[in-house]
Amino acid sequence: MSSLRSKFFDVYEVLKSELLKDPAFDFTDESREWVERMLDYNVPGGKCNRGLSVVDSYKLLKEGNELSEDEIFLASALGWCIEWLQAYFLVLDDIMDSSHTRRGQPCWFRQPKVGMIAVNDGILLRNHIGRVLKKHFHDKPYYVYLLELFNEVEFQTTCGQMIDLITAHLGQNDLSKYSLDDHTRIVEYKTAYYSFYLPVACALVMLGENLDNHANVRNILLEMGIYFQVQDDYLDCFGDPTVIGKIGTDIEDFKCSWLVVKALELSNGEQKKLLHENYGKVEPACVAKVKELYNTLNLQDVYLEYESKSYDKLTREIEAHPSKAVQAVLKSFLAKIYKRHK
Ligand code: DMA
Ligand code: MG
Ligand code: MG
Ligand code: MG
Repeated sequence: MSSLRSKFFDVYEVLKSELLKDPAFDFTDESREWVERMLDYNVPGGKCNRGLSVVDSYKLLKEGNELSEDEIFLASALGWCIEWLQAYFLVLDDIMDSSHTRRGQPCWFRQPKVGMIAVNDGILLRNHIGRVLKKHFHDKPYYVYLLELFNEVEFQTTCGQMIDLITAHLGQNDLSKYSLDDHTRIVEYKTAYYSFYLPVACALVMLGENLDNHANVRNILLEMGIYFQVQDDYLDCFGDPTVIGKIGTDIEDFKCSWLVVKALELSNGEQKKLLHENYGKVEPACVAKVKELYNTLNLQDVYLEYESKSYDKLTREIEAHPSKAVQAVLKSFLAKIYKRHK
């Protein structure tokens, strides 16, 4: 596996150098340097779980058959397309969420001389995906299915981001309107499709599978993605910024976070009043009051219980799947995220 990992990172350098020589654009030294710096800053610095999962899933689905160098390259390239998609969403997400740090460094738009150029950089990152797919997959019989898959998942994620952002308006009007159903809908679309379904779907498409025949796998992955975003919401407040690489902003941003939904469920009248008065305010004293209430309500324990229940349920669903290879893929995803701190 470790050599697959190092090959995966080699592919980043290949794709980057191809993009920096793309004949469709007449690069100057200045523009080439900008793109290179922007890519190195935003694309490879994360855990790369999504990208590496394409290679891992492809290998597991081939059930022990050695992968050719060509297959490793192509699966890695698809993995990198997901990392590019993620970079695109994160660059824009950090602007919209007024975030400060990402992956242990200032958000790209906070860099001197970047600012709102980051909006166009985000769009450029998105465009790179199509460039990579065209260069390496144009002749494959499944090319059109890959394009459709990336388009569909991008659309779902963008709609998820939209409802994440507009639901904050609903909360500003009346915080008590936030429900667990709202939360589940937001996180399914904004996170689960691109983070969990897309890597496995890429591996399946590369294997010539028809995705319509894998609705069950998709549903399990979406459920895992929802669990993953609940963890993200929890870590936004209770995680260690030096470990997760970002400073939480959900309370300040009035987000329909899993924590505020649970807090509303468990609060008495007085506690609800405190939430109404302090949620969604940038003043540190208000944020501190909300966090104090989360502690009073023992949300850490509520979360631990949610976490172990979700794990058990997902394990049962995975074990009910008829294919051992598919089970192995799903279990490796679950193992990577269970009890994560980052
Ligand atoms: C992120 O949700 C979703 C996408 C599509 C980037 P978020 O704002 O909670 O993510 P983060 O906590 O990483 O900013
Ligand atoms: Mg964010
Ligand atoms: Mg966001
Ligand atoms: Mg978050």
